[in-house]
Amino acid sequence: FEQPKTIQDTYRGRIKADQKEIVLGGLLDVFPKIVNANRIIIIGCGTSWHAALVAEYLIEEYARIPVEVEYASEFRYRKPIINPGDVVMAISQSGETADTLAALKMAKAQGALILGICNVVGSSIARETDAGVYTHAGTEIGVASTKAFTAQVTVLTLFAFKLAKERGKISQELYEQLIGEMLAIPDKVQTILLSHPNIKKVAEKYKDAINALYLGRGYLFPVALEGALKLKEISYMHAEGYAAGEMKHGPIALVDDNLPVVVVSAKDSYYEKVVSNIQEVKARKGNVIAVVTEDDNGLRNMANDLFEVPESHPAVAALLAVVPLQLFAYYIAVMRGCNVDQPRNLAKSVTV
Ligand code: F1P
Repeated sequence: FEQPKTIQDTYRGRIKADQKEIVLGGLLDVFPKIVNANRIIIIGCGTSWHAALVAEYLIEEYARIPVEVEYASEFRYRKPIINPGDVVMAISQSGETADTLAALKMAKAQGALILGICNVVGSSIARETDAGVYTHAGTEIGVASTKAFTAQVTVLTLFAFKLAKERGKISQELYEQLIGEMLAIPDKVQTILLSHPNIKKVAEKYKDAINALYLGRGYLFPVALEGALKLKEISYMHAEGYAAGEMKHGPIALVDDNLPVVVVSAKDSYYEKVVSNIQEVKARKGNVIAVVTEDDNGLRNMANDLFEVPESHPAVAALLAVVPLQLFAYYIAVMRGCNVDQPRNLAKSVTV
């Protein structure tokens, strides 16, 4: 529920001069190097890895620099090829995650420029980086990241827009439009939060399910992964996030009238494809819970249950679509008697 303020705190001071410029102070000295990077490799674990995936889609679409996203826990061991023209960016809420720290040290030793997106000032990862940007998410009491995720995506979105502008890949007009879209996010998140009684009602309906499937495409694919992770982490319900187009390559075998299928959609270029994926689910009697925008009257009519989110530009849609999924996981966990703040077996920072 703090997310409207967290997002505002994260972009405050970074969107300047009548909202026409993004200034990332912590990256000023190294920005020319980033603009000319051959490749950006983004590493993280858990929720931070999902934020990295959003960044991959944004940077490649708008700034046109090749991006690779890797689990830090794989990257650190698999002997990856890193060249001096590469930029390696570590994302971590705590700034203490052992795998992320080790991966970053390894990349540093191979001559890459090392950037960090951390929440904790002076943390181990922040200290190892050449430059970085802090998310101003404050302290997260819950082990499972919520506002840390939206703060990370906020920073990464500003980074992608700025990079796109500096590389001459987007016009001033589009740049200003995208900045305006970001500035509108806190109020829109507030609108979603006000719909919490509806989300609670839907949670009541599905709280005893055994499995859940989350589907999305484009910027909303990482949101599907994150929605599934939140449900797993705090309610212990088995959930899988999938790219909607992958459903027919396996998970469709799971669909029956006991399976809740959460589809995360917006009226973007993927919309018609998502509708056809959901037709497949309905044909197999799956229960569809759809995250929909106001102008959506296709999925709206097909879904069993709806989470409404305000319309936005696709480039910022992840910041909205994730919020009802966090709340959905929260209510299900509470109804199942789980300790939402301190799930079993999980630690806030995984330092070993
Ligand atoms: C990574 C992470 C979190 C998750 C849990 C365990 O932490 O996987 O995303 O919610 O707290 O650790 P971090 O590197 O972002 O601090």
